[in-house]
Amino acid sequence: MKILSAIYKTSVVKKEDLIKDDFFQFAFVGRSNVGKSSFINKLVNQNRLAKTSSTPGLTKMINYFFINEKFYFVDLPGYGFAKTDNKNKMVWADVIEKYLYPNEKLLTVFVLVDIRHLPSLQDKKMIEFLTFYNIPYKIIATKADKLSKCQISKSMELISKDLKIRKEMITAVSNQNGQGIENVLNFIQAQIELTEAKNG
Ligand SMILES: Nc1nc2c(ncn2[C@@H]2O[C@H](COP(=O)(O)OP(=O)(O)O)[C@@H](O)[C@H]2O)c(=O)[nH]1
Ligand SMILES: [Mg+2]
Repeated sequence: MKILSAIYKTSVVKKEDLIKDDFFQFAFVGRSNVGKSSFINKLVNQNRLAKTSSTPGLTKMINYFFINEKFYFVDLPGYGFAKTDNKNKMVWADVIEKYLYPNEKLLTVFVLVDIRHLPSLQDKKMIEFLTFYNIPYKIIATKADKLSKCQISKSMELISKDLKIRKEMITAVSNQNGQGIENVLNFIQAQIELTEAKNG
C-alpha cells in the first residue's frame, strides 16, 4: 500500500470526544519509549507526524491521523505514567478502554513491544483485554536493528511462547532501517480489503 496523505486530525482526552465516523481505524499501543511514534512516522514516511520523544509518558492523549483520506491511525497513550496522580491514570485507562470497545471501525490494534525484552505485565493485560473482547491485534516487535538476524528469530520465538501465540502473529520492525514496514503496510491494506469485501 502506498501512503498518499497523512494528516493530523485531532487529539482526544475525553471519551465523549472519540471519533465516531465511517472511516476504518488502526490503533497503536505500547509502553512509553517502545517506538510507537517512530513507527507511525515510518509507516507514513514522514519524520514528524507523530511526535517522537525520549521523555517517557509525554503523550497523554489519543491522537488521530487521517491516512489516504480513507482510514485513521490512532495513537493511544503509552502505558505507565509514573509521574501522574491516580486520578489522571483512571481517566486515561477509562478512555483507552472506551476507545477500544465497542468500536466497530477498529480493524487492528498494533501492540508494540521491544524485541529485546519479554512483554511487560501491562502488555499482557492489554492483550488479555483485546482477546476478551475479540478485538483483532498484531504484535509489533520494534528496534529489530539492535539485534542480529539470528537473535531476532530467537526473540520472536521467546515472545510468542511468552504470549502463547503463533510466531506469525508477530512482525519484527525497525523504524531505523525500515525492516518490516512494507509488510505492515500490506497487512493494513489486506485488512481494509477483507472488511470491505465482508461488508459488501
Ligand atoms: N534503534 C532503534 N531505535 C528506535 C526505533 N524506534 C524508536 N527508536 C528510538 O526509541 C526512542 C523512543 O521512540 P518513540 O518513537 O518516541 O517512542 P514512543 O514513546 O513509544 O512513541 C527514540 O529515541 C527513538 O529514536 C527502532 O526501530 N530502532
Ligand atoms: Mg510517542
